Amino acid sequence: MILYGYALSSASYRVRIALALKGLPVTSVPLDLRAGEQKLERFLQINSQGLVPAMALDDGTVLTQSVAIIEYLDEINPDPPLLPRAPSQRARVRALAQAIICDVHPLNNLRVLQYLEKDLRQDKAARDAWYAHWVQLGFEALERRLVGDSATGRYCHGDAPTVADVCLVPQVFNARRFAVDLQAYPRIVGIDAACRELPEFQGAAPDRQV
Ligand SMILES: N[C@@H](CCC(=O)N[C@@H](CS)C(=O)NCC(=O)O)C(=O)O
Repeated sequence: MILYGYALSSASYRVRIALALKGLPVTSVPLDLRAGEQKLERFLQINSQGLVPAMALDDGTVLTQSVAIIEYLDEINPDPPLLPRAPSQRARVRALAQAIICDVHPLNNLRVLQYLEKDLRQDKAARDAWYAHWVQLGFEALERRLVGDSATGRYCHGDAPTVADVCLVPQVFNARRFAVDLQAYPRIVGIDAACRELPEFQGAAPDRQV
């Protein structure tokens, strides 16, 4: 399998964590998003959205969208499971993951921040305020849910990592990169720390990519 990604891309980071948890090998093809390589025709032929990650399977099939890729990996290699078995618990884990990947991350993606700066002529302070606003709104709700729900354990759901943790850790990494104050979210910070004690999360971190 070939993973087209970028070290600092949180969506690619999610897939790297899932691959590591599954113990699956992959050939990495890095794209330089800052240089706009994702918008070149040769990559648009792989993912017409011009976004990473994309994953090419050995038969040439290309998968896109990080969580679709992660669920594919979970289906072909169910051990360890990244989703609980009971439907209501699966829905809980997916909801936690989607609160991050649908309701926070898309607002703070590179192309959105670039649009704010270049097209709408906002300065760095305004861009960073925008970034922090959406992270804080999302994390406030997530923290409240994690704290108030007995299904939360060492990780977002019980005591084994799930898709929710796979999505949470890259978002926390990104928030720190943009100097967002995380003091109000001790449960999120604690779960992130617990995840990052695991070698699979450590090896997937942006600073461990070549
Ligand atoms: N929903 C997509 C999001 C993918 C995405 O936004 N990728 C970012 C990096 S984290 C990207 O490629 N950005 C390029 C750009 O903004 O031009 C997924 O989960 O795969």
